[in-house]
Amino acid sequence: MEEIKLPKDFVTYPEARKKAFLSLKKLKEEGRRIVGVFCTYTPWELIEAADAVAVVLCGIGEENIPAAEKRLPKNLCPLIKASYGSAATDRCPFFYFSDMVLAETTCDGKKKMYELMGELKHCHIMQLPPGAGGKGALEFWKAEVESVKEDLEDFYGIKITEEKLRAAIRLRNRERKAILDFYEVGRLKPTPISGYELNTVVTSNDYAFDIEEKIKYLEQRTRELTDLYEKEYKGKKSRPRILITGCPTHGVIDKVIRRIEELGADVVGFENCCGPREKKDPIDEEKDPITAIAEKYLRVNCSVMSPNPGRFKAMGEQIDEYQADGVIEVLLQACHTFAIESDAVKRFVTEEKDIPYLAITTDYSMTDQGQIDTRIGAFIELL
Ligand code: BJ8
Repeated sequence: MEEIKLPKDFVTYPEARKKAFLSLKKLKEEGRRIVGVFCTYTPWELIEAADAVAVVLCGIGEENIPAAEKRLPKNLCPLIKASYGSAATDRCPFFYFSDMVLAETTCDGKKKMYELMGELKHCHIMQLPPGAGGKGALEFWKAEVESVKEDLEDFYGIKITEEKLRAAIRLRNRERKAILDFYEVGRLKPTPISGYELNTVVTSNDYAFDIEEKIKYLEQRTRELTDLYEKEYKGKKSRPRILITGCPTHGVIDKVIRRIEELGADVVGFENCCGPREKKDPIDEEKDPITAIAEKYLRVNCSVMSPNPGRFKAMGEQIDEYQADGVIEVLLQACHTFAIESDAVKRFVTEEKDIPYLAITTDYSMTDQGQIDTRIGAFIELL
């Protein structure tokens, strides 16, 4: 096993979440509004404009899955079961501290799970159109964005002004830029940053509730890494470079991302919801805010959309920009939309981009670690 490069003060994802429990508790005691969220389609700007804090509720461990399986089928995506299980057992302080939940009808599993979650807490479910390009899709989605605004106003007894919305859009666009610049350190060859750090820092940042602080940290770390590249990495030989695609990887970060690097390759980029694709697409600051928010989030390239051509364009750009030697697609068990789309992804990667592709289907248990290591090891040999 090779050692992966991490900064001395590196904080793992579970440790970052643990720290965040305490800061969220403090915010709650100070009377701050807290809204639980799950997905990249969530219009965070509305939450920000309601002077509320958004907290990610996606489950990452297997410990709460047996409780979830009392009401949900066993053959369901682990992310959905872990999210419901930790809420239903009251073991998730993020859910506990949330005043309400803002969620979307993305995949079938999630949208039906939210019906059960709604028995525990007020859940506002945004109806997502099945395809971004469908006739009337934007008008429909814009009305859904309007309804979130109205619900937040009614729930908290507040008024979300245009001025607040515009300020939230500007702030979140600055945050997007800081995250994107940080991610793009992975484009340097050889990369001075571990993909394990990239994935950990960006997902952990969902739990850093002071956005200005978060931007400051990301800008500073990006500068440090760029300097490090100039001093220590430039001109040296690169290890094989991997682009990750597929389902979100925050629940399998140690099991897959870390292992790829320990087995001899660098994870340089993420074409998934833990990656920069949404960050490359800021919200138009000139337009009417509700229209601009609706347009932006409808452009998210998730496999729940049919058809989903934007994902292939983004993937092609990332393969080139990050100089990827191979693509590994992470599929969470029973995620039908990504699993079905993986056939087209494989053809795109191997035929159009002419580089190797590997699909890994897994869940949150550790039982398949040996098998995953063997497959990753053999894949890296090919590169
Ligand atoms: S925009 S990727 S965060 S939906 S992995 S729960 S799709 S069965 S997480 Fe996702 Fe939003 Fe899309 Fe991103 Fe369902 Fe698949 Fe599970 Fe998934």
